[in-house]
Amino acid sequence: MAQHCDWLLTNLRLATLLDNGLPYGEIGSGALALCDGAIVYAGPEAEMPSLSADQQLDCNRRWATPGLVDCHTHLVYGGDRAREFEMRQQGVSYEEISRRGGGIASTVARTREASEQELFDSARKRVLRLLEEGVTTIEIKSGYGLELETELKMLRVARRLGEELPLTVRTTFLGAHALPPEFQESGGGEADRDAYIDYVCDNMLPEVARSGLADAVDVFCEGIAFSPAQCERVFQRAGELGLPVKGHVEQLSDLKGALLAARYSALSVDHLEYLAEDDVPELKTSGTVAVMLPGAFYFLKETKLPPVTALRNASVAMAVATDLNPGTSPIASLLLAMNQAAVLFGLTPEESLRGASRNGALALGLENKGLLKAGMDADIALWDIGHPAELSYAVNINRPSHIWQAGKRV
Ligand code: DI6
Ligand code: FE
Repeated sequence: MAQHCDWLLTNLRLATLLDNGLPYGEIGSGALALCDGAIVYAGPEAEMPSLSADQQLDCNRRWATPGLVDCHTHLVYGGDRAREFEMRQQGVSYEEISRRGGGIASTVARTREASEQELFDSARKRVLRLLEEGVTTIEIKSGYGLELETELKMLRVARRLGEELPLTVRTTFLGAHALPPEFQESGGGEADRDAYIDYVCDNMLPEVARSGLADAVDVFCEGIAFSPAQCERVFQRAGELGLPVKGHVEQLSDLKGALLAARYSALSVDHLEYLAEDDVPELKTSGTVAVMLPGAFYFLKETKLPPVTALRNASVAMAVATDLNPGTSPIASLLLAMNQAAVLFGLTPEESLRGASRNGALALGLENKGLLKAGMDADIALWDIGHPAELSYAVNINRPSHIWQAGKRV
């Protein structure tokens, strides 16, 4: 008897992103069958086994891609930083803005005072913008609480977004994001930073792990944040607690955070503008994904480019994400990030699409997402386009015509 499915999608062009010798892993006359949240067939329509389905759709030669994956966001936060942007544009320096209580500290204050419902409502709007673009999986970081209760509040909001909206949410604990005001007794120097890292490792991480609210642990390894030695302590503690790690590294300077993260088998290293070419092979060896965040590069008007050619030549998996956050990347568009990755960083449109799907999934440790292949999760977007390069080429022109998440029509 023919296998019974939930959905049968025919008359498609598939960008499978599999290595079938064709760009985008194209299958020109394809079909998809979805059953119980998984893809059970993805291939040439002519070779499809006999299947019956509750619902069938003639897709009229539309292109199907995997549902998009935004593997790096900070989209749960209180307030916004638009007034600071206005000040900046009027010539007030970043330091002066900080002294007036702006910058990351202002987002921490707004996030601490926001109720859980307020945080949920504001984050939900941002998530909906991503959903409209065919994003079916996002990562959300904490890191605007910098004390246990608010960090847990952010993580609960992130989990609830995944429960109430049609998308998969992966959560990341980013306690080591910035030095909170409570830990600035000796002017915010190394001793203060060490003391805060003690608090992260001894107090916050064990509670976060116990809560089950975090799927991974992140750090900001940078002169304005935490040193490699401090980040290493966080990685060690995370490892003891069974949590995978990732890192914001080499965004503004080369502190060798990527090498450190690779030694701890990090899922991903993110930003990487200052990554040295010599350090690229270590990422290949550790299987760490290199996450490009061109939105922050754009918003900060940076000029130093990540070593994309070296990453490509070493076959390091490159992902593309929005870094959606109020300070350095107030950009709720993964399609725009794909365009920026192409225009600003030199990725090919195919690399951009793979970066915002398969490699984004790998950066989150999600082996079952990001390819159109039997056995993968049934996260799919259909597009009225002539060619998948259009997704990275055009800004605010393309939206998917149909989306399935976990096998259900969105
Ligand atoms: N890198 C960044 O650029 C942001 N966080 C990080 O780790 C800054 C976040 C903010 O300014 O709110
Ligand atoms: Fe970030």
